[in-house]
Amino acid sequence: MTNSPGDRPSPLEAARPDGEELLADLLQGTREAPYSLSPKYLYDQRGSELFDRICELDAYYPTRTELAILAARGREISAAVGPRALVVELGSGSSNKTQALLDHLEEPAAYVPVDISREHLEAAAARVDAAYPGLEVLPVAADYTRPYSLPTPRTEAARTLLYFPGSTLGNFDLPEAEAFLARQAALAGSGGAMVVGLDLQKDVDVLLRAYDDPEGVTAAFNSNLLHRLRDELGADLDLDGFRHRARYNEDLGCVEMHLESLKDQEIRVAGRAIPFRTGQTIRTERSYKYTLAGFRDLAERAGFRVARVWTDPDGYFSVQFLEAV
Ligand code: AVJ
Repeated sequence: MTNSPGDRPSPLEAARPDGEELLADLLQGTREAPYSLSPKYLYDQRGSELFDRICELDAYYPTRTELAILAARGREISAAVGPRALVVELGSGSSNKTQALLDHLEEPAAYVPVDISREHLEAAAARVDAAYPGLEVLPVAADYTRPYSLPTPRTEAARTLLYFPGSTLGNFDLPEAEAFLARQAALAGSGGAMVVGLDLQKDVDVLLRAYDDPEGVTAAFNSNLLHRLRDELGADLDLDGFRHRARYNEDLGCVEMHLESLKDQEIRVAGRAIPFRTGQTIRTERSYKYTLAGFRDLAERAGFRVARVWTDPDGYFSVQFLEAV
């Protein structure tokens, strides 16, 4: 992995699903309308590169806003976390987000990146090793959405701190987000804490611009899925017969990405035909936008207390400090 500026949405990218899983999920997700496919399939090599470019777009505010909050509030974050934390990053992270936290912490006990992709994990470990000589780095190869266990550092840790930046939690539907947080609270144990980055609700025009940028990078990112179907599954489809769509789902409070069919057509794959009417879509991602009160309630149901919340001046994004109760 390169030193990308982007968030690394690891449960998603990390799954590295093989063609069989992609085919099975595609057929399952298109058995009946509305069609959908997991966002994890957006992150093959080309998708990850496009995602890194998204993170640098003017229209895509989350990455730079989160980094600005981390930079401005580093000392407060450090004071909340305290010394000798065992820092567990969910996903191997991007170097600048990892550093935005580690630079400020007082004598962290060790750094534990958790990622299903060994390649990304090793790159992250090597990066942190080089940047923080003397800091013990203990990579864990695991899917952090499933049970995993934490290594014991040489130096005794004062607490476990889970670090989950990038609003990756926003890709989980709300019941999944709650169950996920509850498992992390249990894992972190007594005294456990989490620093989590979460995107917030805002003007719908701002949201839609972020997910349908004028440069068309997000459109290319989404349409890359069609290329994968063709190249990896040998699907017979018209790449120009679909367009990228970003929509705000008012009921759920999330932005959705879709691929919308421009005509009546079929995608033929593995001896099957997936029919589309003009305007019919396949949903490829949901990205939840929280309110502070809504997230506080969800965190509490999961066994966390929201102890501190930091936002940017526009209130676009939040970095939150949660303590396990
Ligand atoms: C990596 C899931 C946080 O939802 O904003 C960016 C992914 N999708 N543009 C997000 C994404 C379209 C991103 N997350």
